[in-house]
Amino acid sequence: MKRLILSASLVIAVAVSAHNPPGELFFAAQFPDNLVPTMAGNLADWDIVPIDPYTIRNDRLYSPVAEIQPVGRGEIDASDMNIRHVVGWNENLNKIYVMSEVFDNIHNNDRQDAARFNHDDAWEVEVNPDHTPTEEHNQAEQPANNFSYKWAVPPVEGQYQFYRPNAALSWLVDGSQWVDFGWGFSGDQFGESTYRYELAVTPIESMPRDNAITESQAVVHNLDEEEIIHISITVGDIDEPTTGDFVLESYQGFWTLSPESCCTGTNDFVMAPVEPSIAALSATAIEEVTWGQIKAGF
Ligand SMILES: [Ca+2]
Ligand SMILES: [Ca+2]
Ligand SMILES: [Ca+2]
Ligand SMILES: [Ca+2]
Ligand SMILES: [Zn+2]
Repeated sequence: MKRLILSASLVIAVAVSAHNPPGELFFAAQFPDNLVPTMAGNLADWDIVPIDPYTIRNDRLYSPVAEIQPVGRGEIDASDMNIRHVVGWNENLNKIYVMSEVFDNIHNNDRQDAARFNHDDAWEVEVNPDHTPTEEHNQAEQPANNFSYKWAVPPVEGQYQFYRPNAALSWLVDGSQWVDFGWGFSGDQFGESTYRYELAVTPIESMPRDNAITESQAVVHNLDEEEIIHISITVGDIDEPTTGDFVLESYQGFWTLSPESCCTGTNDFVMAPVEPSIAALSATAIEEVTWGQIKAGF
């Protein structure tokens, strides 16, 4: 009953702000402290999340660039790429978690310039915690408020992580308090395969657009249950070597949760309450730890 009331009030709020796609809500599953996923490229720790309403599949994805594939929403050829996304969050750690499982007929990873992640299969996560429309993201002379976390694996010459708009902050890196990334794959590493991506980020509300800033200048966004923030996820599908610098015609597919483009967070994600099924698992895990301690005491 609580959920129904929540949804009804949120739909009204979303209709007014009209973010993309308008009136459509996505849900970030709340992980209890003792069940937060580990960013190691193994997605089994996400299995506790109920499929509905959290799992996002091909039917929700857009191909917003007609020159790449002029197809409607959901019209992805699953033999070319097949995608599953899940988003989560944790209140105490103040983290957003994103996972994707991506089947691809060819995993291309042959960029000549290690910095050009968009010459290879890439995974891109957009986070806009202040929940503003695209026109208000990363405006000139204004602090940054939409943050891009982009990945292309395996690393080439050690490079696999890419950030926007500040691309070269020494402290905004994988393994810091701000970013934790993991990946893995099954199948043929550079052929038909299923890649797994996992990302945990501390949401940044704003920071100056300057690569010389320190991490104390980043304003952290404090996540709250039932609030809405913008998150979008894009998977760029490259199946052949890129020739020259012109990237558009190199893309086999460009699949986004937002109807707008790759590089802006526009989807309304609700920071959901803990699901009863997850709360029960959390309590069981705590009981097991307690009993183990009692038994160990004898
Ligand atoms: Ca994991
Ligand atoms: Ca493909
Ligand atoms: Ca390539
Ligand atoms: Ca590919
Ligand atoms: Zn919105």
